[in-house]
Amino acid sequence: MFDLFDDIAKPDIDWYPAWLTPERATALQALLVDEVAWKQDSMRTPGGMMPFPRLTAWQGEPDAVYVYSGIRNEPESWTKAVGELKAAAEATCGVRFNSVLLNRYRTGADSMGWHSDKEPELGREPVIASVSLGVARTFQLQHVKTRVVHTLELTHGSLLVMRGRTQLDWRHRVPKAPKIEGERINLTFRVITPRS
Ligand SMILES: O=C(O)CCC(=O)C(=O)O
Ligand SMILES: [Mn+2]
Repeated sequence: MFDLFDDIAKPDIDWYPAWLTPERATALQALLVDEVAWKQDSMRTPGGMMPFPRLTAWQGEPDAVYVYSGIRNEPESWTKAVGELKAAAEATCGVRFNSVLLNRYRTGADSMGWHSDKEPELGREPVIASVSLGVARTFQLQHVKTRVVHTLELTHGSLLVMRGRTQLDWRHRVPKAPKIEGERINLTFRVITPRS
């Protein structure tokens, strides 16, 4: 039968809702709060420097330097819990990651605006493995041309893999969620080719 919706684009993603057991996810979340060197970066805006609405950290191989939003991120070395998650993500995705961006959303007032992960060091069609810990987080993908939006709930211990044309055809965000008081942590494992 002719399906009107056949040609509506779908993002190239894999979704593993119960990737970690809840117990392991809770233990790893507590370790990450303690072991990661969380920092409060700022971004340049027309109104001056503004703090990011979240804490961040960047870990990876020594040469995995990543420039985004005008910030040059020198990697910290892998910490223990991050190293465990990296090995598990590599086993699931069949990809060797050399870096990870960590985001810590302290409450629902923290967020991340619409963007695509399109920096040159990621290459054209990157595989990005996104691990979620803590209170479920709304994650939206919007097609850049049709403006179609898909909304996912990224639950405690889940893995979302973005691949193929996802960063070219879609942007994504974590909107503010004023009712949420609990903390959420996100790790996006990446393969970076450093700028020369
Ligand atoms: O927290 C999330 O799920 C989004 C993270 C993200 O898009 C990023 O780190 O680039
Ligand atoms: Mn992103």
